[in-house]
Amino acid sequence: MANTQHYDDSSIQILKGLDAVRKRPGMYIGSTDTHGLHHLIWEIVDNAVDEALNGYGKKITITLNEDGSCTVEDEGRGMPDGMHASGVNTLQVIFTVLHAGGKFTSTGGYKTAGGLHGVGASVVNALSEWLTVEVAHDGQLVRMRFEYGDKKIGKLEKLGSTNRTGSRVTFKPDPSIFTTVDFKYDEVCERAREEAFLMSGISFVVVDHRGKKEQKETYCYTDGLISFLEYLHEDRTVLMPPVKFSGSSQGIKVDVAFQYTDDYQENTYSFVNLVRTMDGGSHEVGYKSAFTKAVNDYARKYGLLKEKDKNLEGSDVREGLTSILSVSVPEEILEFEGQTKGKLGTPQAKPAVDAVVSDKLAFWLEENRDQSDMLVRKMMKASLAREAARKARDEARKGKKTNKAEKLLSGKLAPANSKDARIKELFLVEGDSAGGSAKQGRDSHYQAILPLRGKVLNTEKCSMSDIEKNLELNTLIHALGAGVGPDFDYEESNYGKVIIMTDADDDGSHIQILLLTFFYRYMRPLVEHGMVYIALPPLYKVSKGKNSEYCYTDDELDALRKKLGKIEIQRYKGLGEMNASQLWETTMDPEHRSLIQVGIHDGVMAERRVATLMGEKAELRKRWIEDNISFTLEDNFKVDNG
Ligand code: 0RA
Repeated sequence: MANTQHYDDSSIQILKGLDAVRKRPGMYIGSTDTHGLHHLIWEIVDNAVDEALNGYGKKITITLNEDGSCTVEDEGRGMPDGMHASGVNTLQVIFTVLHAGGKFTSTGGYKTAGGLHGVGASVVNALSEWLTVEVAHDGQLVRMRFEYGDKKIGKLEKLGSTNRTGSRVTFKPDPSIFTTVDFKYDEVCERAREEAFLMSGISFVVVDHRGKKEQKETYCYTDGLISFLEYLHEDRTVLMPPVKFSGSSQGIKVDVAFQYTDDYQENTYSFVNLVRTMDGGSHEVGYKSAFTKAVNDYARKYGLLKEKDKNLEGSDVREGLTSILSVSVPEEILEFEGQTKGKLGTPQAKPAVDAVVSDKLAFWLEENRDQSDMLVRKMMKASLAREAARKARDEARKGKKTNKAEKLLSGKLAPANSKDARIKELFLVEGDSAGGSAKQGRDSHYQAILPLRGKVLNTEKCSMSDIEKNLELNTLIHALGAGVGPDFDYEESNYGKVIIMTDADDDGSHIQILLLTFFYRYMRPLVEHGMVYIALPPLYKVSKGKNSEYCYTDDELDALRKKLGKIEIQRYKGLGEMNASQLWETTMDPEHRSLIQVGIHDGVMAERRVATLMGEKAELRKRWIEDNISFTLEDNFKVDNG
């Protein structure tokens, strides 16, 4: 009696488990859009990676099949397929019991679970139309098939004998759950490459069988972090060969690689147990403070910094520095923070990374005196430039505006009246005529207008001094009043929102891209803090009788056509076709407008894309465009409506 009761209880719980995933997929995979869809692949790959990191199998193959399914194959020991203590096959437990994924990892290795990752094979199964798992070991090949998770569980089939070992999982995402079930070859490749960078010696193969011609890419690096830097810096000017070091402290393993370029920006890409920590955390804090201290200690020891000199600040030390920081934290003390769980919380990580970096970097600096001295001199220059810029800004703020700023802005900028920067909005408007309408239509209490004349400079292809000579960009820099490049400080910005308002045509898109490139390279904190927006002017005005409505997309127009039948359509070719009140009503009034908030969704991707698409090397750009027929803003920048 008691036994039956127990059996019923647990089986009911099992059913409830996978239904919960289907009901609220977002809770398990983040979202049901293209990101969530690709997340399924990485859930399965994570398990294969664990097996490889434990020393079993060196190759992981991801195949996008013609029927829309995806296969992940490894050369490990093969998943356990014997009888589980609960009375069913272990494969069934792995794929139908929620959170069972982590429990069958053998001891010794660490799990890659972090944030949303590693929630397991059962989640992928729950969100798939069907899933099969094939296991080869001990001379046998067996298979099990599932439909809609646990809705139909097949028997363990014996397929015959084999002399290989490994696991192969094939799943077809359920189209009733995802907004798209179209895997992107390119995206899978980018992520596979990143995994390969972080796991030297393991190959990741990506195959696409869907097109006319098969596509295949293999990623395998003997010295992954160095290759990662070379990849990131393919189109940049480097000041030294890449450096890497590794060490361990308090059970935390630390791998670091860094390299300086002639840019002023700093880029830190950090990972915890192979998962990107987009928002940094305790490991990054430890890295940065140890780096700064090691450099200052070195500079003092060799008299590069004199007694009277102030210490170099972190931002001076990191000007032009790209770092990759990869740490392995034991599961028991792993803690993630923040809304997207992209920040490492584990307090022990700070002293651990600090200890490794302090020790190894000090050693490297001593061993490479020429390079170290060159770098310290560069940092001291950065420090002087920053001091000077700060002084100039302080004076400008205390006294009247500088002559230069006044001259630049007069007659162009229509300023807002409010003194409260947080509520103020700066509209960058394409063309003088639209600028005129915007000036008339705006709410001058908090909205300022800066018309842009002609094309904006492509800042990816020029130097800081070119920018200083460029009238258009200079006007923008002075209007914002927060500096530029290394001395940019978003907290000094005269405006809380910068809104790019262009025509909805190719020229308008080009101006957007050029401005975004400038903000990304020279005012990145503005983008990182979500202060840059793109205005969406309407594409059509639809009238029926006395009533009229605006449509912002073709889909909206189609919907209205269906709803209203015969309608009169006016297509807007440019902002200039709207009068002042129309422009206010449709595009500027916070009550009615829609804005795209620009953000950096993926730092590695954004860096590469900007360099590839806007940079000097036409060959890189050509290759990228050939490989990626459709380029949309949304692929590179996170887009939110707000
Ligand atoms: C634990 C024990 C054994 C194999 C695995 C885990 C294993 C898991 C995965 C996940 C993806 N590929 C995998 N390959 C192996 C050994 C099983 C045994 O010896 O019975």
